[in-house]
Amino acid sequence: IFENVVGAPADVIFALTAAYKADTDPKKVNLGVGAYRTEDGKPWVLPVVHKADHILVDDENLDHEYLPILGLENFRKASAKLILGEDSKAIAEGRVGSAQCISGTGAVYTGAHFLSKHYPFKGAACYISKPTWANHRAIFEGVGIPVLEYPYWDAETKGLDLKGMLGAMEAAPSGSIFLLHPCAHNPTGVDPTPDQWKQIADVMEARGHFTFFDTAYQGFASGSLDKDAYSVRYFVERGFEMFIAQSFSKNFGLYSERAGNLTIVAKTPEIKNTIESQIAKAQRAVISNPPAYGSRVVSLVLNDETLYKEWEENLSSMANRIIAMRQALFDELVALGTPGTWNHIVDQIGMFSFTGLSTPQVKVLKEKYHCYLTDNGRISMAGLNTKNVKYFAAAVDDVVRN
Ligand code: PLP
Ligand code: TYF
Repeated sequence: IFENVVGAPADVIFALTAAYKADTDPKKVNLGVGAYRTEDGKPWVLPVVHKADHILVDDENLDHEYLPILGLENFRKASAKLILGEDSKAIAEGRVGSAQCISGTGAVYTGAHFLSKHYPFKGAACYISKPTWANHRAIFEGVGIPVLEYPYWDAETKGLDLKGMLGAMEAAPSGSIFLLHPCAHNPTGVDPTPDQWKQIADVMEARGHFTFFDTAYQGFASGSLDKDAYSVRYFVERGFEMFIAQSFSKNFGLYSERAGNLTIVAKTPEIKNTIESQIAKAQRAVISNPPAYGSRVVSLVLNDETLYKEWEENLSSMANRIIAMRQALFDELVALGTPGTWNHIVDQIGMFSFTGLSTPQVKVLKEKYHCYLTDNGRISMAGLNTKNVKYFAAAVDDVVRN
């Protein structure tokens, strides 16, 4: 029956992890997947998550019954409050809804799927940044929404192409969907400044576009949960309706537990209820109801003052180690006199740096130096540590000179 099915290509980033694992060279460096690593290059169970694990295991009131279709209530509420802020007016007005989803990916999918069925501007495209996380295109195209790109990365300045971005927003048909990264843009590590966010909001408002935020790195960009939520809160303050996909993979280190939330900021409580009811109907047909474990961990921490403080400390330690590695890589390249400018490595924020290295240079890094990074020159900063940063810098120096 299936003789004529054409095979699909592997996910580039997961394939990179597999290639790294298969490499037997002791000098190998994994700068591919965006997953936090310790100074020893190991995955990290956040101490606060470890604590929550034990509390959950010992809780005799917990069972393995189904969660409600839209997920764990305390998790959903706390997630919305985390991104919108303690004193969010939209929450107080009762027009913020939510659905627990299969992590950030599931939250983007759930929002995209809803839009594919109920967005009133028929045929509207979703505009994604050039470049962006590869799954954005796959998810929106998968639900039948056309995908177009807006300029984002300026290769010349190794910064934001604000003019190009605003120009695309101006030119897009009124009522287009724009997918925006609130902080720690993947893959470039380049975020708009507050003044640039204002200019973006001005155009989004004037053109009547719909804002779809995807946040997977709250707390990772600056180390401050509030600062990293700036853009979202600013848009809400200005009265935008929006969807916000939230992932707890990175900031809780809960990658495999698939803890995520779709926060919905609607015009009125009634509209919020209607949207939630449609999402519940759709969710039932895809996953029936979401998994409990990750959301229980997150909910426990977000709803307990002491654990929350400890989480903030754990987050800062991850953010600060990444920032220290940016500095270390920059210092090494400067010390080597590597041709080119490297300030962007310290200027960019979050989990990734877009180095500006070309695909042929990446190939040499992989084949000659056993350093694994994506073909677009993105490196996951957490893969660097004080033991391998010198080696990686020397490898970069060699590929840039030759
Ligand atoms: N959105 C962006 C921009 C990401 O980089 C990621 C990956 O971490 C995600 C969403 C979703 O990840 P997950 O499904 O693991 O929560
Ligand atoms: O960009 C990254 O490395 C992370 C992890 O299909 C990821 O966002 C990568 C690919 C993918 C899912 C998650």
